[in-house]
Amino acid sequence: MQKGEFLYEGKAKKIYATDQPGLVWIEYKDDATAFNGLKKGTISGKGELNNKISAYFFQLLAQKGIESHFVQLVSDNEQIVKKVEIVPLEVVVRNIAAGSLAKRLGLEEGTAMQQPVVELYYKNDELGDPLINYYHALALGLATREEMLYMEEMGLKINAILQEYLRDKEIILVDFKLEFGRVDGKIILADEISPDTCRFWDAETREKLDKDRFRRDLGGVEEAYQEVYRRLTGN
Ligand code: U5P
Repeated sequence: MQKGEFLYEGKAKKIYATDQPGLVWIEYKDDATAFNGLKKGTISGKGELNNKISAYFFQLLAQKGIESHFVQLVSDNEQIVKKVEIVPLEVVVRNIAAGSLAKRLGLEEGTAMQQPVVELYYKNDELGDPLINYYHALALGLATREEMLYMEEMGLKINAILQEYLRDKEIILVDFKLEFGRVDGKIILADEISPDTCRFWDAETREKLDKDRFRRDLGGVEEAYQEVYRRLTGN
């Protein structure tokens, strides 16, 4: 497959066309941003690690019957994915209170939820991705009720699969963010699943193995991402 013209640059990835209709070429960058782009930096090796970790999770989910945009890895920091129309909603699933949920509800970080929490955020950089509900999403025409129900159901299913899988790797899945895309009249999982988009804690020490190390200046960011990759793959 050939890498085609440059199409779009996001905060963590660049997208190029390919010579195959319906497929795009994604390059994962080392650039890191947090707090809606207010904090910027680079994490050496991040592009490569997130590319491989995302591919690993998408392949795991495919084995469990969850369809995603992932097609194949093409280099250490690049993968081919199906071209989709991204639904402008972020679906967040949480098992343990952390980040914005801990703040919003006045919970101590680390408080276990009595059941998983699913939230929808409006993907809008200018607004800082606000938390919204079905009424807002329907009023703005962001997605249909059926699409939202489906994405939430997929979020919970993915949560159950990843939680069980990561438990064996001594990793607690605290929370994560998913994005979905429309293609051929259906909705499939898109974007990435990586330490940039999930909170992973070491099961024994509760040490953070994710982007919170960058957000909170804890150091050892690359090492944490590497540790997640090592536990998943043994490499
Ligand atoms: N998250 C993202 N991108 C965002 C906002 C949040 O991937 O733009 C992820 C975080 O990494 C965390 C979860 O795993 O969603 C909840 O984040 P927060 O709402 O607690 O900040």
